[in-house]
Amino acid sequence: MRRTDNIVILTGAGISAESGLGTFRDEGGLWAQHRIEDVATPEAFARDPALVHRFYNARREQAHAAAPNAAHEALARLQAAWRGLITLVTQNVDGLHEKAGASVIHMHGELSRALCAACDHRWDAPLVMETGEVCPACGIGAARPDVVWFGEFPYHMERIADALQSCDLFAAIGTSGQVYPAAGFVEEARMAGAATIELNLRDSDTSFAFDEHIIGPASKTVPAWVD
Ligand code: BJW
Repeated sequence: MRRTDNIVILTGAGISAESGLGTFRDEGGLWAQHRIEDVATPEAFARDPALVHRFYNARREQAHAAAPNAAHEALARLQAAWRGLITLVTQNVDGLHEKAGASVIHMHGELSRALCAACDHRWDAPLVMETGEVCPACGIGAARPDVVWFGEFPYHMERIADALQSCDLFAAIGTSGQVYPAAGFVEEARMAGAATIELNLRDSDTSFAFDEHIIGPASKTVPAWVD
């Protein structure tokens, strides 16, 4: 890394695993306990909002109680010290990058925010969202977690595309490479001429696209890479 490089870092659930938050697709992960179609689509929320709220209320409480680990802290340190630009993009909704002091783009939303299902108004979510709660702005739409479900358009895509087009280095940390559009970022970065590096416990679905790999737990590999 040259200290003036523009770096884009994508993080996934693996970076928060050592903070005690479950990943989605690892053994025993969230999708082994819940069907995606039941809790992570707009159709699921329309069909059974109480079930969806239970799923996200439990995760909101866990995230609220969780502390950032050495990997989140190392990225915040890097962002503060770097002379170039560090664009930190996370698919995580847990808020741990901010707790570590980093500035982060939330492409899949945030557990700490609520969204109106009708008018798109957003506000701070309470720790426990109640079924039947309506939007404080329009008074009509159902209050839902402000997270991006399957079939919905991720947030800040233009800003992320701009950062990828001008990046010198792209790093992906703790993500399985199974969910698009995030899984396609490595190809976008390569097309821009960036070097690419993956940090993960094991190979991901997109490992083949990276120039370099660092295998191991994020709490060890990320500080070593950063410092
Ligand atoms: C460690 C570790 C440790 C563990 N240290 N590492 C066919 C082809 C292509 C696309 C599609 C398709 N059919 C449908 C689609 C689109 C669909 C999609 O990708 N589906 C796939 C399943 C195929 N995508 C969408 O619908 C998205 N929207 C969309 O595409 O809109 C159109 C569009 C087009 C073009 C441009 C822009 C838009 C929306 C996706 C929304 C995903 N939502 C979720 C839920 C968010 C709210 C919540 O948290 O509940 O996002 S699903 C879930 O998966 C969550 C995550 O952010 C996301 C990614 O998961 P992640 O982070 O990678 O976690 P895991 O568990 O998969 O992996 C953990 C990794 O960590 C593993 O690799 C471990 O090894 C590693 N690890 N411990 C280091 N200690």
